[in-house]
Amino acid sequence: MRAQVVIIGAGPAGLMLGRLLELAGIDTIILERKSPDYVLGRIRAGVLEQGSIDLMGRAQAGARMHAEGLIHHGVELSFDGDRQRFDFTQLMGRHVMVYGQTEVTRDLMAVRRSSTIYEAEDVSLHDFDGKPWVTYRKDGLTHRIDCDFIAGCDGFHGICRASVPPPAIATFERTYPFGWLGVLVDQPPVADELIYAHHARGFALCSQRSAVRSRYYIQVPADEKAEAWDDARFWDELRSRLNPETAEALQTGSSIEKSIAPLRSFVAEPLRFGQLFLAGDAAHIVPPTGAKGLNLALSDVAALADAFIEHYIDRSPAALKGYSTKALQRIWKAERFSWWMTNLLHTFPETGDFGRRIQRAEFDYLTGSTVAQQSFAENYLGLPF
Ligand code: RFL
Ligand code: PHB
Repeated sequence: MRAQVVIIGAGPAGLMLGRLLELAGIDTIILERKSPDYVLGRIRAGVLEQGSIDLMGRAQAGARMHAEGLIHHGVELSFDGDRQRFDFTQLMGRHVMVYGQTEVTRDLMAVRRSSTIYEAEDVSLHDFDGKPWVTYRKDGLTHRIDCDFIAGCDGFHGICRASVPPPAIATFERTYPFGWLGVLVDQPPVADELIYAHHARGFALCSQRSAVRSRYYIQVPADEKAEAWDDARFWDELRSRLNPETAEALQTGSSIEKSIAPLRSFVAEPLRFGQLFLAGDAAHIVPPTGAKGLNLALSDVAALADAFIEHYIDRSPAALKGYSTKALQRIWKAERFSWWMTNLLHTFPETGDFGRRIQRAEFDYLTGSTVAQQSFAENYLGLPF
């Protein structure tokens, strides 16, 4: 087999890249280790920046998103029960949209016309410094695809970044001593907008997927197990971290999904190794506090797609040469914001009373300064693609 670009991974990054290239007449094959149902069963992000909304439109995959996505004009931050609403429309004249990553993935799967090979095992990359080719196993047979380029969109635990010889790649990492325990429930959201809450017992987030489906998270120690949390324990703990009115309004029920995600900040540099390019979680991870991971994956592939299009259609190598530097500038700014918001809202017992007072001062500065609020809103809404 032959393709111009082989894309590894059919998450949002791989599917979006494949779609943008297919619309430009560039042929791609996507190789995905899991089944479509497995990919759609992963409950992850929920908030889309305007740049991501626009990109879904460019991919001609935005119709259902525009019909079902919920426009959010603001967000609430609460610190030890003191509440502050940030009005995005007033501060920046923009908004975000609540539309689940699962739905983004489903819509991109539905519009794709080119080949996606699911349940492709043992994907291996060869000669990406010269004339690249990729092998994989399916139904007991080994297959080979020759290509011009490989796009590594295979997430944090994928094979692409791991295939780069260590001396060629630099990594920067911070792990946090906690994770998020998330619960999905078919109950109306506790509020119209998202609530991010700091509390001495730990961080909590009230999010949503629709008018009848809610998503809640609480900070838990890194070594915690989801099985240790039955629904009653989760709801009691969540209530204890919210201000009394919100806790009172919370509608609970049987969870339909419950899982723990570790929190990590991570960046690999550069993003190009010969004819191999990294994008999305394969190249970087942010803690989910700033709602940036999915959006960053999509902004990476928007830049990468434009670079491939310049290469094939305009016959210019400049954009492919510049992809790594350009994407990393935006990535580091999103890393900074996600790290900052994580530090503001979680509990870090090791920083002691001094750390808690600094967090309080940060919150008071934010609530008292329009300039600080604009900076928060500018970043939460998303820097330009
Ligand atoms: P993905 O989604 O991990 O997809 C990678 C795909 O590659 C496949 N794969 C392989 N295929 C072939 N061969 C191999 N060797 C392979 N190894 C892996 C995998 O099966 C998979 O299908 O990466 P991608 O596309 O870069 O997308 C990134 C996003 O998924 C991620 O950044 C977000 O989910 C992060 N995130 C959030 N982002 C936001 O923008 N807003 C949010 O509100 C938000 N909330 C979250 C989040 C992530 C969370 N978790 C679980 C980490 C909330 C949570 C709890
Ligand atoms: C979610 O709804 O899953 C979600 C929303 C906002 C975040 C993280 C996750 O910051």
